Amino acid sequence: MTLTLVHSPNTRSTSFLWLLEEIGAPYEIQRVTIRHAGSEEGRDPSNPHPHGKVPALLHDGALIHEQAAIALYLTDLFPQAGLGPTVGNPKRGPYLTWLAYYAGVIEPSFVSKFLNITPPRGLAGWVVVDEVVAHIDATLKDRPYLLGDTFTAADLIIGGTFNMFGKSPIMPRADNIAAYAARCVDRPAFARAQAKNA
Ligand SMILES: N[C@@H](CCC(=O)N[C@@H](CS)C(=O)NCC(=O)O)C(=O)O
Repeated sequence: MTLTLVHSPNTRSTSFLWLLEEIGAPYEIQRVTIRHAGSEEGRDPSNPHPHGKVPALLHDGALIHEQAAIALYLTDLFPQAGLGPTVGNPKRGPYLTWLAYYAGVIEPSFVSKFLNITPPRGLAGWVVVDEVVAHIDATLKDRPYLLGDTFTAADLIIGGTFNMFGKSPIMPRADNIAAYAARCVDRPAFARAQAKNA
């Protein structure tokens, strides 16, 4: 079995170095260049992602892209890593919900706020950052991780995002999120991923 992560430093693919380090299975890294805001550079022809983005994962020739899909794919492929409840576990539904919520609500809400776009009330598929943060903050009131006592790939993605953007001026005040983000990244696999991030 060959697993290859298509990666560019200090991007969303860095979280997937972290996930692969958590899992502990052998993997390869294909480093690519990506387009950056305001620059004229084109797509890297070696990148198999249909939009030239990262992350992408190649598994024995199959291409998987989109962060939520890659997280689910890897945690299902390596259930022994204990990073995502499998089918039949009562926490499977909440797990899928948090992954889909990340892709469909958290990211669009953060990006639209960053771009200074207010989604028309009731029309967008997501809600404003204040509502997103209030929901996550309330979830974490009585538990260390989104699903309870156990760290999952949903925490890796969501906690990792707050670790990066938690201090941004667009972030509303929250009681539980800073400690949560610090807890998520305080793991040896996170440190190993940073060392490979170049
Ligand atoms: N929807 C994608 C977003 C991936 C994405 O936008 N990645 C950025 C890096 S953080 C990228 O590759 N940007 C280059 C480009 O858009 O061409 C996912 O969830 O994987």
